[in-house]
Amino acid sequence: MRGAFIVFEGGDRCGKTTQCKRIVEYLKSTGIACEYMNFPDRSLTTGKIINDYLLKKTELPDRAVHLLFSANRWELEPKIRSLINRGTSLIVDRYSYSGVAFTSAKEGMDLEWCKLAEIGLPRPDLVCLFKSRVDVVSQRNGWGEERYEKTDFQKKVCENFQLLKDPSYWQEIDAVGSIEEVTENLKPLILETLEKAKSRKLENLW
Ligand code: NYM
Repeated sequence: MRGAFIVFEGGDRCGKTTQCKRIVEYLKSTGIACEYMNFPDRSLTTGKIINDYLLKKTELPDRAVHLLFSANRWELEPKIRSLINRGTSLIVDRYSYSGVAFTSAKEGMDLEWCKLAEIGLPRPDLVCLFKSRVDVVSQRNGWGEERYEKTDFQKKVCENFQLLKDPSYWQEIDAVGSIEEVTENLKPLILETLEKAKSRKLENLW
């Protein structure tokens, strides 16, 4: 029986990394085989270039950096498929939806063009979209250090997530409660997805 492929998405600093890790810990504590994965994976070949770009150490054309983010996912595509097929569930911090939502928030970038490089990647069983208020997250420590951490840009990113939302496998998560409350609300949804995934084929994007 295959594992489930679950993705957490949202704007910057909305708390999804904390929740991903807490869910992985919880699942492991109940004996469920699962792994945490995050994109961009800055340890990979493409990830190092992406890291320098995000830290504003280098400049790159928008389309080139978009394709690097996508290549970063393709670097891990064989691993994703093999883990899932062997029965390990993946809890993934950002995926193709961030790729499209962030690049298409840039001036002159078309959402449909942004989707092209993602065609054929495995489609998650569930996307948890974290709702957050930009005026709240922009107060968090370190805001503005990385590229994209600007209020207007983040608002555009959130609008783009709404355009990508597919109610057949997306759920919006209210991320304003305490860390513990958000985790408790997520648990039943995650367990239900793990169960359903067992008898469903892994689909591809889009
Ligand atoms: N980001 C992330 C993109 O622009 N495209 C992508 O494909 C992905 C996966 O990178 N601001 C952006 C979103 C974030 C930044 O992500 C780094 P994180 O989760 O803060 O490390």
